[in-house]
Amino acid sequence: MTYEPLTPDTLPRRLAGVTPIRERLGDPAGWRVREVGDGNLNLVFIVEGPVGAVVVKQALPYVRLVGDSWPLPLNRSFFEYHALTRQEARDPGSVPEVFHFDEVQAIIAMEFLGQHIILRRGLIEGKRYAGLGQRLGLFCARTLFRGSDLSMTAAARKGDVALFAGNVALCDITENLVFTDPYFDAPLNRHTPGLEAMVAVLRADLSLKIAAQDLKTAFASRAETMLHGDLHTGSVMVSDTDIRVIDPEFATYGPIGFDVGMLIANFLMAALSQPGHAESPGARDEHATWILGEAEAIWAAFRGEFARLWRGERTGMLYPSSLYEAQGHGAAAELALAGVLGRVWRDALGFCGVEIHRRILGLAHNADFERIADVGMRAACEARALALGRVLVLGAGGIADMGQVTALARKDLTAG
Ligand code: SR1
Ligand code: MG
Repeated sequence: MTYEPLTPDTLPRRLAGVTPIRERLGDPAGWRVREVGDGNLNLVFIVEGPVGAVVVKQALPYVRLVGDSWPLPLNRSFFEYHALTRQEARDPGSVPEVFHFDEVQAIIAMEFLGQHIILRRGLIEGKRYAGLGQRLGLFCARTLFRGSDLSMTAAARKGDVALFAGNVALCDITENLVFTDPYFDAPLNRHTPGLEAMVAVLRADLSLKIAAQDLKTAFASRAETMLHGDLHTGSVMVSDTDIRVIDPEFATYGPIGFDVGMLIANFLMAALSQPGHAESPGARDEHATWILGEAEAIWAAFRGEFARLWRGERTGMLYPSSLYEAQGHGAAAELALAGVLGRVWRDALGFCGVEIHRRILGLAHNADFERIADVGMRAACEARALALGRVLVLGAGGIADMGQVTALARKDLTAG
């Protein structure tokens, strides 16, 4: 059968014959289907049957956010499936279990996380999750280290670089929406009224334009590791006891700092949006402080786990232990680690800054700010985030640690 989008009515008939799905749900006559997709790209169904539930995700041949005027290849589902299998192998339990993949129909059937909600929603609602930043930092370190030439055989990594190089269309979205469009008056851009003066200043900042394109160069050409590629708080599901990362359809090979930087950016935006969600002035101050602490925990866990893997799992061709420890040069391996982490840190800060900018100036905004009904309040929160983003992009070389980043987030950098 050629590709055809599912509907709640057609899904039971179309998937009734798929054994792994049928086994998890029971008799198709008793299946109940809801379409719950609220993301920018895909159809997502929750299917509940007499004995269980599954999520069925299907790519659409266009960008759902924009409509069929923006075609998008179905093969993003193929890249998502392959990324999920690798993330599960590199950090077991970090992603939903996959039950079935159909390349022609661009369908992935996976574990239904019935107790979970999207992290972004939880943060907006003022909820806290034990060990959140630490778990996400571990995920980044494990998937990014183990997907690189620090860990994989050269043949396996080169094979994966070639495989994920096919994810052209989704990389193109990132390349334009993250690194280019925010910095000029691109047709699909929008921003909150009241930000005009600040937007004009940012778009006239030539150093910023150059730095953003330098970051784009790194994203497009430094194939260091398999990235999730879209690691924001909408790509994380949380319950009181569990944290999972979802939606790696933007997976590609790129710089190690990309995922970490994007993720931290989304925590910073979550914190800076809190005044807009406060029930009364100051009521969310503690929550914002907690979110900033979790952003610090992401980097601390990432750095610690990356160092642990460096010391114990450096099985790839880069910085081989045969050249260092085996020669009695363990101290040089530590120096090399510090150098690598320093570069990842500077990259991450830059990616963090451009991610903040594009969520406020570009096409794809985030609910942290969008849910703030008071336009003046929203613009004020966004202005602080924009100013922070600029400092991160331009000042990456002079920022020593996450404590400095969160201190900057607490300051009002718009005040001159
Ligand atoms: C046109 S897609 C816009 C954004 O949605 C996805 O979640 C990615 O973040 C992408 O940049
Ligand atoms: Mg997504």
